[in-house]
Amino acid sequence: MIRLFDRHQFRKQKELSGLWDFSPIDNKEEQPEDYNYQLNVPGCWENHPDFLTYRGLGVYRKNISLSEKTNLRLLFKGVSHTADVYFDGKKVAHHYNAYTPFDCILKDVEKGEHELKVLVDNSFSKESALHTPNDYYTYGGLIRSAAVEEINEAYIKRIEFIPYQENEKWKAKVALVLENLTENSLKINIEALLGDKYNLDFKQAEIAANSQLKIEKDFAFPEAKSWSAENPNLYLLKAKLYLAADESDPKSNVKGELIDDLIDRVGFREIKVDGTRLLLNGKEIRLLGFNRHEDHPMVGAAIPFSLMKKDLDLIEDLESNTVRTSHYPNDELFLDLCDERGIFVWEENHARGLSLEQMLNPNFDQQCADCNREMVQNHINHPAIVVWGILNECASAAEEGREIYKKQFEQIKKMDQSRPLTFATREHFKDICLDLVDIVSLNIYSGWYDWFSDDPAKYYQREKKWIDKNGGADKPIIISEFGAGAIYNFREPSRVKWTEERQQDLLDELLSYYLDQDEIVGTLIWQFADCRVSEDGIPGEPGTAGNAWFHTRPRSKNNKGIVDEYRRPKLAYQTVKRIFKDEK
Ligand code: ADA
Repeated sequence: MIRLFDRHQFRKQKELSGLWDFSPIDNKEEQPEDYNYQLNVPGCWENHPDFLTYRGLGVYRKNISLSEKTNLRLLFKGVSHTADVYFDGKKVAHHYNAYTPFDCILKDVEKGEHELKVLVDNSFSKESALHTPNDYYTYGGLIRSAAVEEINEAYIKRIEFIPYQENEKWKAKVALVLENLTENSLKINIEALLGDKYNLDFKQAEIAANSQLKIEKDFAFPEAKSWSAENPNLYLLKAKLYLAADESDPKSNVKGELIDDLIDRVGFREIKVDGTRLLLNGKEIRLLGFNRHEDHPMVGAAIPFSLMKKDLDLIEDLESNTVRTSHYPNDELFLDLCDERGIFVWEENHARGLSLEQMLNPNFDQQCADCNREMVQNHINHPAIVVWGILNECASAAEEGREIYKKQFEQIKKMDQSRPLTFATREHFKDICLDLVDIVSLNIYSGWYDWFSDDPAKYYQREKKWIDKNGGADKPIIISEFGAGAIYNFREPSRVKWTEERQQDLLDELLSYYLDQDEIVGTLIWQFADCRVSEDGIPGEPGTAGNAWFHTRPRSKNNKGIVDEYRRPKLAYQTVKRIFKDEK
């Protein structure tokens, strides 16, 4: 399952889920002789007993048979973390980053049997600026769905839908990006229907040879129902692409020959910052929720639909209304569920706690730019996404760091002006990027990490004063992370650190205090569920600890979940549920 609705009624799409041949290899030049394994897709190779901690290279292979000659579009929703795609032995695509989709077009593929191979790499190296040993785990494999599509001489690459209100009536800017795969320019017609009610009339257009065309127009939807957490109304937007008829041929259908279609799902909602308030459709909202990694011991990062639903059932049971996709773009299936259930999403690009030195890695800029582009272009139509975030806890106290933050915010703003922007800082009392954001977001671990010395209230007030003088005045504030570690079932009357009792006490105190502050529009607990982390880190000088994660991560897990990795509630579960319920 790629989406919770059919994306096509005309275009032929076949999912490539199921068993693929697999072989580990030692280097990229090596051609596997035998494929001694079969691994499931979507899946992580760590699910197999022979690859529990495997960090390296492997080749996935699948045969594809075609009943006729055609153009193909290969679609991969997530390959961790680097993919080199080969079709009949010829390299046809390269992609970096586990958490964003990519595709490639193959023209004029002959009828018959074909071999698709994906060389996957999850090793850590200077080539990989974003996937590093970190406080979450970089798995290996085709962790999200893949599909093959048959397309004609031109197709619809994507739809953009930006809703806005005018005199309390809904309007929207609708754009279609089209691609012509032929050597000749093509005259095309578009037929677009929203919610089986609104015909969106686009004029005939011409796409130059071998190029793309973006057509956009504003439309009014006077009776459209709004999307909100209480009423997550959604509409299907169905677009059809026609090759314009040859006027001289009286018999031909006025629109011409249907050659492609694309369906997306949209909602009418507007998200705005107004001083220190966050408004959805003009009404104040608060983001009450969790940071959530895509991680589960039984499946790694390849979370199946059933577990996505399980997580959202728990998140709703906790009376929360928000998920932050820490620290990378999420599977679109999960975003579809959030759209349907009225769960707000803070979606962010892929980066966690990178130092300036790591941000100056020559691969960093391009790998981030690709991630930002793929995140926004693929997820822009999800009404659930109410905030874009970037570069969690990176070097936002350094001038060079500031340049990078600025550039990335500009890149995202160019693609989407309809959502507020933010990033989660750890550069307390040093940050020089707070003027760049619409919302100030703070990762504060009062009561857990001893460098947050003062009592939580005193600490927050001191930081608030500093923020007001350093670029963050009159902006909404989100406590984007706070929490405490608790080993599941470790209970002690002493309520010492790592006990469930201490986590319960701390979350009770922190959540109650933060929700009493008017300018705080969001409290996102770190974290929803315990998750696997890298064992290693950046090795230290001989005789020193270095910062290998296992030192501070019992069980090689981040244990700050309010449910453990198997989604078993800890004591804090009921406390958080009570406080969120009272807040509503
Ligand atoms: C950071 C970081 C999280 C996690 C958390 C923690 O704020 O953003 O990914 O590492 O700290 O558990 O310390």
